Amino acid sequence: MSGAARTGVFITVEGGEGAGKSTQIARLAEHLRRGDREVVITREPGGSPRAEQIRTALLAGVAKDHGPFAEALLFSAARLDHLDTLIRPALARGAVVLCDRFADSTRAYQGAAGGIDPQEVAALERVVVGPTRPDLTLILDLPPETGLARARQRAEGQGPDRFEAETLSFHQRLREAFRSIAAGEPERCVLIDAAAEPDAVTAAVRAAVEGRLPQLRRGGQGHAA
Ligand code: T5A
Repeated sequence: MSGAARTGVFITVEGGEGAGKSTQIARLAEHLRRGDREVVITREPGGSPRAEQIRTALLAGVAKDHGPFAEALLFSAARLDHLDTLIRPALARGAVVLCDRFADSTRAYQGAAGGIDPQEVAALERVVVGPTRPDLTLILDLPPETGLARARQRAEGQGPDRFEAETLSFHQRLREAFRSIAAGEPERCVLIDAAAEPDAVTAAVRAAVEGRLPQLRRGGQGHAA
């Protein structure tokens, strides 16, 4: 499907481990659902049955020994199916799609932190994502120590997954990568202080959405309140 067929709004939320993406997506969806637009929550890797199968393998570390490029290919395979079966049809129906991680995670995790050449990551992104680029990307920024502590607390005795188990310096490179994506594409991205209290983060998220996407403002032309 070409970008021209799209009437929906595509918002992605990015950041390091335990940044609060799921929490904030649920709150934003609740707010937007007071309007008359369909709101779809989804995530990567995953979001469609076939992509969820790939997620299970990736987070279990099945592809780790094959290296970051092989992992990027698997994230991309999951993304292809997710785009074809869920994201593009939802955007064509006019829905607001809220996606927990997307292509910026490949740039940050497999590219900047994993060491793949940025031109190779960009080439993959061109082929896989094509015209279906986010209208807005919220990058939740916080020190990795804080995010990892939150993720550990929530895990309640379960061990870390494939990426949570990486070194602190890996997570510091990730943070820098996300900050540099935000700085490099200010028309698409908004950097949000995610170390703040949840309500303060929610207020910043809402201000960013309403500032960048006036069609989603309360009372905005038949759209979400
Ligand atoms: N990945 C993904 C790649 O390497 N390449 C890719 O291309 C893609 C798409 C996905 C993994 O895959 C990697 C990145 C990831 O490592 P995942 O389980 O989906 O794995 O991991 P995350 O996306 O990191 O999800 P998390 O659930 O760990 O983090 P969230 O969603 O950012 O955080 P959330 O909302 O669940 O909150 C975590 C905890 O903190 C609390 C919450 O209540 C919860 O307990 N919390 C706060 N506490 C204090 N203050 C706040 N402001 C808080 N906000 C939330």
